Amino acid sequence: MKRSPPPKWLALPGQRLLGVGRHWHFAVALGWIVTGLIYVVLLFTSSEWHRLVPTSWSTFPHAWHALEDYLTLKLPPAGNPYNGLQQLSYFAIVFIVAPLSILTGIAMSPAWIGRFPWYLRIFGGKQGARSVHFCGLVIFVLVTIVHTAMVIVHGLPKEFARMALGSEHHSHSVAVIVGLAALAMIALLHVLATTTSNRYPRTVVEMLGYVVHPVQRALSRMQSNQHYREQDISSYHRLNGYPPETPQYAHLAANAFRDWRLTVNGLVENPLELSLDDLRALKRCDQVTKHNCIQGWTAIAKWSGVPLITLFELARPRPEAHYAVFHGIDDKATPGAEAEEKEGYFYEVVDLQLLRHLQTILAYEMNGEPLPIPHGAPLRLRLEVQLGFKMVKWLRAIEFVRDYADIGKGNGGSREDHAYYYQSVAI
Ligand SMILES: Nc1nc2c(c(=O)[nH]1)N[C@H]1C(S)=C(S)[C@@H](COP(=O)(O)O)O[C@H]1N2
Ligand SMILES: [Mo]
Repeated sequence: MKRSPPPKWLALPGQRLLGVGRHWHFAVALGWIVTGLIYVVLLFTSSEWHRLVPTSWSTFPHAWHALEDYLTLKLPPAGNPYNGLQQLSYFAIVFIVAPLSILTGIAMSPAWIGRFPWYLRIFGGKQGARSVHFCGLVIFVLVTIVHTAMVIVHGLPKEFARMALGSEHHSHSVAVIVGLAALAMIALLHVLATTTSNRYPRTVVEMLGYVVHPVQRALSRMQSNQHYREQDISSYHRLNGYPPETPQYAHLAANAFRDWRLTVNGLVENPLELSLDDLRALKRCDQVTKHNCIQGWTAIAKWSGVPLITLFELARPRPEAHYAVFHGIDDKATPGAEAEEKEGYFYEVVDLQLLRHLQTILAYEMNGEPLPIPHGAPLRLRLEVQLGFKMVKWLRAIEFVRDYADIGKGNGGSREDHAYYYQSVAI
């Protein structure tokens, strides 16, 4: 099914720039978490926490009376400084909804849940975590609407004076100017962020990367520790990408890939040409792991193949090699490909450090069967702490390089080049 992109005015930055929107999300979420932490620390190192934390049971009946007043279109008596309902709402936002949003956001990280698979069980799986995360968003939106409405109902100038200047006894006109200027700034920032993202997506992603990439790098250094049970294996494992459509590939497939070879070259002491049988003769390992696609879906499967570290020992990368480029057989210029992907052979660059992880393997089997064609036959990468797009299917070559600036468009992979799916390449 063809999904239409979110409208430009609603999503930042809208259209098909999912990867850029993702970077905005991470950068802003990190800023929000830091602000929140500072706020909570200041709250408790001063006496200000009394404003938010109810210290008497009477808050609950007071909150109830305030609700009754609002529902009968009356204003409840002012509290000190908040009325009961206000205090409970602020408390819930700061101490329940915000922490839950942070904790469920972390559950979206393939690296985190690869290292700590038990973490997902707290939320009943990734979908559970995502639903809680989404409910958090809905609550934030509703609270913003109700909160703004309440500020207006209670008297905009007075409330602005309390918020912006610290007391309702300050000049109301100054407060209104300060308050409206702040709101205008927020609106302007959104317009600027959206227009620059649409015009200069690469630059925007790189700038946001200064904040986002250090975190991604730290996460990617964690080792996958997934040992799902065989009964956890998904009955249906979704797909991404169309298999190669060339006669050469059809010929290889018809012959059970006996004529296929994996080329290992570039900055290595010992370049290799390996057949499927050569690979099967090497050390084998099995892992039952969860695949995370950037589009949101996950699936569990059992993958069997050669640990990359074994290939390292055979090929012996030179000290100056920093990355491995995984080259696919599939040409994205084939008819099935989506318009923005008509850009040559699929490839992804991976930091050598990641390839030394135990659960980084070249898989030739899936769920105990030879790797099916849609899933990358005859050989694919499994890189269990990163997103699916890094795990190149239909492999033909692994090339060791010092730098990736002159490969493809120079951004570290097909998805980085054409969809701005940035996952810091260097870790
Ligand atoms: N060669 C190649 N490898 C690829 C892709 C592709 O289009 N071509 N898609 C990637 C993406 S985005 C994902 S999510 C996974 C999907 O793996 P699966 O189809 O086995 O579920 O493959 C990755 N590897
Ligand atoms: Mo994906």
